[in-house]
Amino acid sequence: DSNDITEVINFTQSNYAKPNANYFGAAKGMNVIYLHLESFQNFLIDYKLNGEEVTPFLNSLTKDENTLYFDNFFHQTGQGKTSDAEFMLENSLFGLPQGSAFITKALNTFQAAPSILKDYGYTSAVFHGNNGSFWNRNVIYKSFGFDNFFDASYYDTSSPTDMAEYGLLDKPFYEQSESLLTTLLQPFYTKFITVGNHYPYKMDQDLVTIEKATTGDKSVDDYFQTARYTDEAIEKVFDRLKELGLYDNSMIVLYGDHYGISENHKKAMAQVIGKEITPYESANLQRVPLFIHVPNMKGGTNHTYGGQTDLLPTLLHLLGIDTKNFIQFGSDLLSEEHDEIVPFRNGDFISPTIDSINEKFYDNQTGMPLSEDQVEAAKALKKDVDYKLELSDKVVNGDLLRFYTPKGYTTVDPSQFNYSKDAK
Ligand code: GP9
Ligand code: MN
Repeated sequence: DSNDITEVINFTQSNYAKPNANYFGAAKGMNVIYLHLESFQNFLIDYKLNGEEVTPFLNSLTKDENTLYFDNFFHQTGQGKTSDAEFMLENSLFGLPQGSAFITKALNTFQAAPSILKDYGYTSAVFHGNNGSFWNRNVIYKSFGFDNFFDASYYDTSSPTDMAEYGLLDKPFYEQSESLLTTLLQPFYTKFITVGNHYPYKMDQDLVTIEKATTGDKSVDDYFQTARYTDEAIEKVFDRLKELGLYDNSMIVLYGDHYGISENHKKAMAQVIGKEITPYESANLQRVPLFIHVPNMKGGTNHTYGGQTDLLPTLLHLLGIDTKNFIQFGSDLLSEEHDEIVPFRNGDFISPTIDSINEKFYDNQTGMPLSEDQVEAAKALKKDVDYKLELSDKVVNGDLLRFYTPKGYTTVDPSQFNYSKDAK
């Protein structure tokens, strides 16, 4: 009820990290293009399979002068998988401990990215070559305030060689998205969700350009071929954005949504990374890439620890929009005040110093169990993480944003949106 919202506001105000003057507004007024890296774990970056780079384009992006590459960025998803990643990215709220908030909380009141940016003149759209009802997207996107949702009904999905299990393969998907993207008024806020690199990573062998790995575990071995395909598709997108004249006035953000290889493949993964997959290693394998390209922004590899709930405040500050009055559970990765404790959905956490994994504490640098004298500090951090997750769940389960409208924010009327093609 409305008393709870007071507790939430107090917490998020204390959790707020003020903008970094060197980056605040670096992308002001620019288009935003989110490129979704499906099931893409960060260990693939700079990985060589039989001496060959798996993802040469993304590897080059880690060295691009106007790209920030975060190598300590973690997914924080639960059972909602992709939908949890989207939920966190659009709201800076955690997904739920069970199930998918996209399915069970779609009619909540949200103050999501597209609705915040609408107050700044942005048009918004999601592009995804799967049925719009998957993960209940075509319902919850209206609560988020997306103007457009271009689902499979907008694409030619008639050629079987263009299709993956969950929809259009990345290359035809991006090619066909172009004529839809160029219809949007600028500045636009857009997200492109791909499915090529999705479990079990089977790929038409006429389309592959790299050999499988040879661990003997099928999905692990095939993973490198679909990851390479993802990389090639992304490179083409960058080339086309340059040709379309959109590269120089757009912020491009690439993010991994969740792990690709689950804990059921420890033996094969040990061969892949050359280490035994202990609970500590497994938690550290939950890194997903985060790249933020902004024309003329000073790039580089940023070692800040963070997670998907931190992306919205980071993005808004780069756009020159202060987040102080929003209810957000993450904080700006670029702020000197950013909190580097990264909560996972199951209550574990990772940080530059202390990790808590399956109720055991570890030294993050060495992977060794914590010494007795550090355990007290670790317990305090664990309490903070549990409280942050508990409050986020209160907001989502209690639909608490009904009771708080940030100053200057225009609330969403979901009934105003119609995503069907014949409505255009
Ligand atoms: C489904 C696609 C894959 O539309 O986003 O979802 P996932 O299985 O990764 O949650
Ligand atoms: Mn996914």
